[in-house]
Amino acid sequence: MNTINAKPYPYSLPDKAPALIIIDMQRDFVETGGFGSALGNDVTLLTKVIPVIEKLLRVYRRLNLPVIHTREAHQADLSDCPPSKRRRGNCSIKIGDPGPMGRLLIDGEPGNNIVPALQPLEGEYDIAKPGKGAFYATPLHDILKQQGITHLIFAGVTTEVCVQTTMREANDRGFECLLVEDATESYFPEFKQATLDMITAQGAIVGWTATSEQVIQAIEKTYG
Ligand code: C5J
Repeated sequence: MNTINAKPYPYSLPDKAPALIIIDMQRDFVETGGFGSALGNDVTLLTKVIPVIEKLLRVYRRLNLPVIHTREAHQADLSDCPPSKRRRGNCSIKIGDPGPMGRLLIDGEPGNNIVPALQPLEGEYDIAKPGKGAFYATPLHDILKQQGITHLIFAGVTTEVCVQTTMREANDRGFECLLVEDATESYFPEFKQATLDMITAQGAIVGWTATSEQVIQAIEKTYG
C-alpha cells in the first residue's frame, strides 16, 4: 500500500482515491472588501495558498479524482444565519449587508464566488454551507458515502476556523483526514501553526499533515 510521508506518521492511501476538499476559497475571505476584511483582517496573508491549491487541483483534474469545493454562504433572506452569528464581530458591516463585492457572505453575490484561479469545473461539487463546518446542514456526508470515499485531503481557509471545524466533523464521522500544510492559511500565522500541531498531536488525534509536494508525489504514484 502506498503512503504519504506525513506527520505524525505515514498516511496510508486506499484503493479509492481521497477526495480533495477545498474549503472556502471565496473572494469574501481572500479579497479586500469581503467578510474577512470587514472583520478587520489582513486578507493578503491568505493569497499565497492560491498557486499551491491550483497545483493540487491540476493533479486531481488530470487524474480525474474527486474534487469538492465549499463556500461559507447564507441564503438571501438570512433564514439560515443565526442572529448570534450575524451579531458577532461588532463591526460596522455584517453578514448580509451590502459591500463592494455585493452582500457579505450571501450565496450568489460576486464576493461569494470562488477566486477565479480555483473556479470549480463541471463535475466538481460546489457546496454552499451556512456554518463553519462543511458537514453541518449540507449534503457533504451523503455525497462522500454514495461515492465510497473514506479519505479526505484538505486545503483552503482559514486553518483554525472552517478548515479545522470541517476536519474535526469529518474525523468524528470516521474519515481519515490529511491537511496540506502549505495549501491552508490563517489571518493569524500562530493560529495556523497551533492548528497543525493540534491535528497531529496524540498520534493524529484529528488527522495528518503533509506538504503539497509530498501529497502530489504520492497521489501521482498511487492513482496516476
Ligand atoms: C471564517 C472560514 N474564518 N472560512 N470562515 O469565518 O474560515
